[in-house]
Amino acid sequence: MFKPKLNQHSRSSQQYQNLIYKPGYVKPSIKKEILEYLSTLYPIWEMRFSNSNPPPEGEPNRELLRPVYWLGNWQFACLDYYHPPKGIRNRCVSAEEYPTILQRMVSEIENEVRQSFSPKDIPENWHLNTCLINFYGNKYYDDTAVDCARVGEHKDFEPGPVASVSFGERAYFQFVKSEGKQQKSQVVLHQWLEDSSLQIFGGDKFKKQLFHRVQRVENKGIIFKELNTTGFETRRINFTFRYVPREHILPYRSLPENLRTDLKNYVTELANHSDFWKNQID
Ligand SMILES: O=C(O)CCC(=O)C(=O)O
Repeated sequence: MFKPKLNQHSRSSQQYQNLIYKPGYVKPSIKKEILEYLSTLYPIWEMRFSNSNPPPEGEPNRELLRPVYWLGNWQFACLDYYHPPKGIRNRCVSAEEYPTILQRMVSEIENEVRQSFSPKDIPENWHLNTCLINFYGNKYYDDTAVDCARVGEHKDFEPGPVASVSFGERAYFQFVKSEGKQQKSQVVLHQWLEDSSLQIFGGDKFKKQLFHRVQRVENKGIIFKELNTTGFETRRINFTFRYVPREHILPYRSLPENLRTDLKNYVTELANHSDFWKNQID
């Protein structure tokens, strides 16, 4: 039976039921190619809310803590994220396909999942068709750097296992049990996510019961200089691969008009640097 070790901290490969950690998973030559591809992307800063999806009463709208880029389909934060069973319509917008180098890696990860996870934890038609690329680091306000390299506790609601590949500085990642907003969450398991590592988690425990978060990212001097993250110094990049059923992904032009209006500025910004996004609005 799976018993999570409290405060697990290891540099070696870890494999429990529904949780895999593999340091050094991405070979240096592949990492180089992926980083070259990343230097062609122009990540954007998104707001968490919009006219159609306003913040809760009394709360201001806010920027995300980091620039992001999505592949496969884009879940714009301001329309809210994919959250079955109710939040499935008009949330996942068709986006650019994976480049060959990523698709190859993703196919290997899918094989790994099929060998290691119980079939009951892999939904029918599951494949990792959605990727969120998170850029972690310091935001610059004039000359002042503000470290915003963290993610608050949350769940990824896309069905089935989620795979995460990290580059750059190590991140302190935790699975936590949440006791509600008033109380401190209890850490169930933690793991430093290292450069070129792969983490995969799935099953009820890691997807449905526990939350996860990134508490901090080390700052030992790694900076990605070739990225197009203006006013931001990136020291960690994380790819999170997920599955969204195809029937819940729709092109930008098929969204209702009010949602297209909410997204107009983002899509226009993306279209400045991407033929795919340019086609979406032409
Ligand atoms: O950066 C990470 O390691 C985790 C990212 C994450 O939790 C997410 O994208 O949902």
